[in-house]
Amino acid sequence: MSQLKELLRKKIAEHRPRITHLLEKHAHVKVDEITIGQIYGGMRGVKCLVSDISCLDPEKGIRYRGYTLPEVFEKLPKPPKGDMPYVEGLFFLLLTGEIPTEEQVIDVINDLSNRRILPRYVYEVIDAYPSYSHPMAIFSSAIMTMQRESFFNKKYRSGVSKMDYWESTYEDALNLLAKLPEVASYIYAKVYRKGTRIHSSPHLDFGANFANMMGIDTPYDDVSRMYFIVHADHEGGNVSAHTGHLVASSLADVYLAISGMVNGLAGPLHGLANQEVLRWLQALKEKMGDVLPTEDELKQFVWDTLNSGQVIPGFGHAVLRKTDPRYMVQREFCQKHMPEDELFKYTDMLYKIVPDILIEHGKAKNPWPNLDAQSGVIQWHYGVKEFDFYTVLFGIGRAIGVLSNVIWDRAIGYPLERPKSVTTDMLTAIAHAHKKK
Ligand code: NMX
Ligand code: MLT
Repeated sequence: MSQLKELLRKKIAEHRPRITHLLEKHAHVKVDEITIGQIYGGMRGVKCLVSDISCLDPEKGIRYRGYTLPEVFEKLPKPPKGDMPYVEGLFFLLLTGEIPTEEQVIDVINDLSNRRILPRYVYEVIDAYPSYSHPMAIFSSAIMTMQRESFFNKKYRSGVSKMDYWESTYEDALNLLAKLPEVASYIYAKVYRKGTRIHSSPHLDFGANFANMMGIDTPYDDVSRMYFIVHADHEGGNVSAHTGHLVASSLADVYLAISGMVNGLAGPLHGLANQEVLRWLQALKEKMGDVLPTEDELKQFVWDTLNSGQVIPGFGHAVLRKTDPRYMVQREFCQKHMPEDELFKYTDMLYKIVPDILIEHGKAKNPWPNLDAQSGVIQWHYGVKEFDFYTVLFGIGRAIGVLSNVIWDRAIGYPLERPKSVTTDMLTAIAHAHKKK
């Protein structure tokens, strides 16, 4: 058995009694209250989900298993010639809460590497997709197609104990995670490179192998590692993580759950914002005739976007109230590796002017940039200019966190999710009763 699975088994055995105790002794304790504004307002801030994988602070940003992003980048083992940590190390951390040793990471790398080969029918499904389909639709379908491989389903049908659900889910999760870069790079080859593809190399880690399959030289291996790590998780309530968790709560397998996750990510208010940023920047560049705009011209372009009723992509957030640390990690990468890049100069100018405009505009609760404002610019710099593809990259990263969550959901026996909905009449009655008090 792999070192990761062995340690996870131990962690699960230690964690289960904590939940049993909480439920036996404190199940009645009130955690939160909910207002009519929150019910109509997308349930912002309502504490009603559990995830030990990551937690988001509105001011400080995401922590993975308690570690800030700078700590994650500092502490996780790195490849000999790389500046960014192994993605496999992050998966280990998210699952176990422990920073892995070099040896433990190599064990995960080998395990995942042995699971990469795609069934032939996945290529056929991707090949059969009509042209001009969005890569996220193809990605979601390709994942769904592999549902027939689910080990969890076989075990479930054979009547395995509920206590052991996590084990077959773990196997499914690793099988799927290992295959996602293969699926994504084949979609890229098919949609944008006339099907010319570079095969996977069994000797490379997750990030380096992806860069290799994309045919892009170093430091794109580090770019890939950084990209998958910063996109991995953002606590449980964001659309993609929540969708993955919700679908899995019906005991649907990880193929169905991750396909659902991808579908949620594909909306422009969520993950698709990374392609929208590039589309918007290209429109700006075109308007400027490829000359860097003055500050006033840039301000005008931002106001024109707002006045036409559109949002400024890459800015604002449902929870964060400061600049997204994931934006900062990527910005620092740009400052180090591509300070003269034209699009980076645009993003840099936008970073300086958009927050003040959004404050003056008076609507957005958070005027600061999120991770999507910066991520596509890096891809563009290294030659991935087909921005429709960017959210697929987000999806590979996000699967790392969602799969970790789903394995733990099974381990702690998280039940079918089924909140109560109410009618407008009921809320009106509650409001009137409250007024009379
Ligand atoms: N540009 C213009 N208006 C904005 C922006 C923005 N970037 N952000 C928020 N607003 C508006 C928002 O549309 C809403 O307007 P209205 O009252 O007319 O409906 C108002 O400000 C209040 O919204 P908030 O409560 O600040 O934001 P909310 O939690 O509803 O939504 C986002 C959060 C992320 C959907 C929103 O900030 C947005 O649309 N941002 C641009 C799209 C984007 O970058 N999405 C990616 C987020 C990160 N991710 O990957 O998921
Ligand atoms: C995410 O990474 O999921 C986004 O920042 C959206 C969110 O957290 O709501």
